[in-house]
Amino acid sequence: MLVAAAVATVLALSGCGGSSSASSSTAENPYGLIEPGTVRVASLGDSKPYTFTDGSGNFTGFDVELFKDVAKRAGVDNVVFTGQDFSGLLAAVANGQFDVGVAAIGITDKRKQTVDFSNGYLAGYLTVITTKTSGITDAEGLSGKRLGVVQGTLQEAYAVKNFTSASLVRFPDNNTAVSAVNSGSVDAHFLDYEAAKSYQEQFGLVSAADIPSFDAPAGFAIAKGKTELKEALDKGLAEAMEDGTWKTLYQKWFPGSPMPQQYLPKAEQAAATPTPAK
Ligand code: SNW
Repeated sequence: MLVAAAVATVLALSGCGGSSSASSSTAENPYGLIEPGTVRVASLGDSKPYTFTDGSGNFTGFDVELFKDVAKRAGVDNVVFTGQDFSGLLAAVANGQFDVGVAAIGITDKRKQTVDFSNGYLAGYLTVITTKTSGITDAEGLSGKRLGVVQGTLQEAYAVKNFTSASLVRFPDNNTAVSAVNSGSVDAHFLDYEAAKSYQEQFGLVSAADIPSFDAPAGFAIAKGKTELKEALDKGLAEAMEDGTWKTLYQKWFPGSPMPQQYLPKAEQAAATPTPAK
């Protein structure tokens, strides 16, 4: 026992202790990952088609595939996703439980007080869904109604500010909120456009309002001060946009949706911009 302890001490002091993360040098762990060579991602299991788990429990979706592609470009092939409640996601990244947060997380000044973000990679709408028989057909129709929001989302903040005559009901996740719509315990749920579309198809629900959220494009959340990781992700993202990978994934996961021009290869953006009249 004593000998083993003495040997361990010598190894630790001489820096030959092997793989403990405390002894990882910048060279072997340039991005400051929790475990060198692996990026641990906090995500959501029920935000289809952004991030969700398939029948075998594997994470997939637009954000998942895009992030894996970007991580690979940064030299990290091993990406491990874990489902979290949205409300705890940014704190879990900030306090070092995860390396990155990936879940259609809109970049806002408020959130930047907690974490840093990569550059943006998605800009879309926030959508109210309801049943065919609720009678709610626009935002005004929410007056006096029970509206679901997931805690900590931009939808919650928007509803608090703008849907002041609705009764907000806070849920931990989308599945629980949509179940409440289906059972009639709330009248509508407010979530991201593509997830709304997916639940509409699954349960025969309808959209009552789309609110633009272009000022808060989604980004990858990173703990503050991880400059090397942020730079590598930004570089990988720019490459994925320029070589058409972003566009391919967008068309795969969001077929028929309006395509934001700013993430397309530069040549295609230029082609899409009308020539100004002289
Ligand atoms: O702000 C939008 C963005 O423009 C894009 O449409 C993707 O979704 C958003 O980032 C908003 N997402 C919500 C949020 O950031 C909800 C995230 C979630 O439910 N996973 O709070």
